[in-house]
Amino acid sequence: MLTIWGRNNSINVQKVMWTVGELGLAHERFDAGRQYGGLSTPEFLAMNPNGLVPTIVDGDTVMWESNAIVRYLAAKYDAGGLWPKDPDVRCQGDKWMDWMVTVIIPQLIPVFVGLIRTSPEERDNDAITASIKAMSESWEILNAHLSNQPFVAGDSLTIADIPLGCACHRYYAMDIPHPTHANLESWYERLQERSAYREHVMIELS
Ligand SMILES: N[C@@H](CCC(=O)N[C@@H](CS)C(=O)NCC(=O)O)C(=O)O
Repeated sequence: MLTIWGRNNSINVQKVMWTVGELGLAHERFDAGRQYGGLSTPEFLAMNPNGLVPTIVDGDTVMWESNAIVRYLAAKYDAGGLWPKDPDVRCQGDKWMDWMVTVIIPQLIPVFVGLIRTSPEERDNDAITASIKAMSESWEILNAHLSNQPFVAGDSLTIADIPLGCACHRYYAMDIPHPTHANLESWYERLQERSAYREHVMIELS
């Protein structure tokens, strides 16, 4: 049985749970992290010495790092589907997974933490405004990429859509200016047609 540790409002846990939902994998999820704690026990640290979620156990395989977990589950359970078999196709999506972590996340976190997890009196509004502007410019790069294909790596949903799809929901769910990105909005609507996305990603921000 696949076991996942992580609270459902973590963006990194959402990547894993959306993948699990798409693949219809039997699993058990334990709430862990933030208000649930549980990350500093010797048992947990033996699985993930970083003391972070998500962490999974699948048979003899113990894994952490959300994008790596998404890649692992897709390769193991959906080669040819979520996991493009052709390396020349897969690499095109892979780069967007890394782009989510290196470009979008550093811009999204100050906005998300500032607006959702910080009281109005304690907010750094200048930092939030600067990150919103930078993030909008970055989304335009993905918007342009999506001008001639429905999903990030081509004609169907793959691993490439998962991290960015989680970030995109947070972006549109926050009460901030959203300049028109027609292709990005269409892609976001396409993701919302998927029950696993609605169940695991489109939950109230907290
Ligand atoms: N690069 C890691 C980051 C993991 C991470 O930072 N997880 C956060 C939740 S999103 C965490 O465990 N925070 C501590 C907590 O929830 O108590 C990944 O992608 O899995």
